[in-house]
Amino acid sequence: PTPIAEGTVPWPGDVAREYAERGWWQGRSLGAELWDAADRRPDAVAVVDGDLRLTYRSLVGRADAAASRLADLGLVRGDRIVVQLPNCWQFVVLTLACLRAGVVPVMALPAHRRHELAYLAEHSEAAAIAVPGELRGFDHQAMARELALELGLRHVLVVADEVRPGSVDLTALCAEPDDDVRPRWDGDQPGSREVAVFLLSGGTTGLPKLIARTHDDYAYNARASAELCGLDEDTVYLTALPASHNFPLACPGILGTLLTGGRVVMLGSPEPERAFAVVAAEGVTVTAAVPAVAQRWLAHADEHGADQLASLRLLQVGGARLADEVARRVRPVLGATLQQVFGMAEGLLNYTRLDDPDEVICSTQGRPMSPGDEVRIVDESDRDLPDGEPGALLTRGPYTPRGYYRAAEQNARAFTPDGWYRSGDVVRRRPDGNLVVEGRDKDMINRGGEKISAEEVENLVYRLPEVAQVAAVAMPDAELGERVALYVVLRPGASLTLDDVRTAMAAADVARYKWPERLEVVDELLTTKVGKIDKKALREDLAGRLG
Ligand code: J2J
Repeated sequence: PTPIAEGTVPWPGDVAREYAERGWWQGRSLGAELWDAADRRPDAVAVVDGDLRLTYRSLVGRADAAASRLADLGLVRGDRIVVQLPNCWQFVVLTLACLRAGVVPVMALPAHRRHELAYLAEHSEAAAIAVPGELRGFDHQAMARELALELGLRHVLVVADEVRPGSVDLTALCAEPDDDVRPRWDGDQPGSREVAVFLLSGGTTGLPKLIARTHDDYAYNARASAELCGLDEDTVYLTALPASHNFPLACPGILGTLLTGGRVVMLGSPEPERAFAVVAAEGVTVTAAVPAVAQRWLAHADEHGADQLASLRLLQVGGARLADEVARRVRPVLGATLQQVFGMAEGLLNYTRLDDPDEVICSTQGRPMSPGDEVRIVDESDRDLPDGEPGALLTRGPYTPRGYYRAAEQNARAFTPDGWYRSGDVVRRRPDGNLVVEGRDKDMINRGGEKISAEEVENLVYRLPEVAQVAAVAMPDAELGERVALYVVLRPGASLTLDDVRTAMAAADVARYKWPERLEVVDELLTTKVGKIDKKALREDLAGRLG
């Protein structure tokens, strides 16, 4: 496989030096920082998953043993593993083992299917894949085995009661050290400028992009987030969103909590009934949600009360725009402080601060986390706009890499020549420095925080022989914010239903959240003056049709 460094875009040398001098980059691997934190309180509980409780001693002991066992499988520093696991303790142990040994996890989502995973495995030249056995009625183990055969992945690691012959039992790989393994990982350790994890971009292009986050920058991301959110040894963080997403992973999430000596509780789903019970049982103090989940929690509390949430101090909400009216209900109904988070896997994190006035917390998406974050708000010609005027957000900073992994062509569009990332979000800066997200100029559909590239959906629909022209647009939705709607022009004599489209998506093994949920067959697609499909006009047309 190609060494990772070849596909990454590092920060310029003088900039990197400044980030190090200012102490944002500490020149140590995430593993080294995490193991220090663990050594400070070995007997404290670090991870809870159902009845299982792992102390810090046990957690890093298992992660060290897992690093050795990965090495025994031939997986070493620089190798990549596609990680598709639900929220479970094995996810934490495997991730720590990877960070320790410099094996790089590619953070896939449980909802992904062959279509996504094959691409991720190929693009990252992965050596292995980690999956659950079965999840929500889907046989991940079988899918992974097929992928492995097809793509030449060397290992399939599985969390399941029944691990089939030929696969590796990931639960056993994450077990306490035994006589066969060295008690502490003494193999190769990654350098701080090396890649720690691959995150997935929200996606505006046909194929998802990989974001190579380095140890230096991702450790800072987690450490500074933890400080801003006031985490400490008494923090109990509930991981209810998919753990492989940047928000619950490191903002401050799992990594920020473990760096601080707090406790992480892994939960498979954010459904309020179960989540409320777990908050009460474990004394959860902090958690992260997308707006759709926050709304479900509010509705549940309206009906059943929020007594179970008595320990909850902080509810972070981000991933999609939270309506001001919903924001205002959080403290009175749930009894927790709200923190709005406007973040991105590409880097920049904006947070409202815990001691901000209610007005700021409820009507803005916060301000950059770091004094090293640079933010510009510009017009179509990249000219800076005065505060108060909405424009496109550009950013650079100590935890925002300068390009996607192996994506020279996209990088030319998504980054300016001097390294600013074009987030595609349209924002306004208030005089107090807080940002308000007004919309976006990127062709993405945000379905309850799950990002869908319109282009990717369109490419899939173009495979249908019935289709002459297609446009995927965001359909407003009370529950999820947006869903995918299609406008289609058919070939002469052809017919097509929404069911046909969804069947084709299923046949192509595409993750379900990307499947279109409405179909408009039209004679022609509205276009702009220069002949491009006019998505804005289509969205307005759709709003009209929806009444
Ligand atoms: C409006 N849009 C938002 C918000 C993200 C923390 C929180 C979220 C993400 C995330 C993340 C938004 N209001 N509060 O990584 O660490 C939209 C923007 C943004 C895109 C990034 C984190 N919070 N968004 O959502 O990489 O359009 O990261 O550019 O998945 O989500 O998506 P993603």
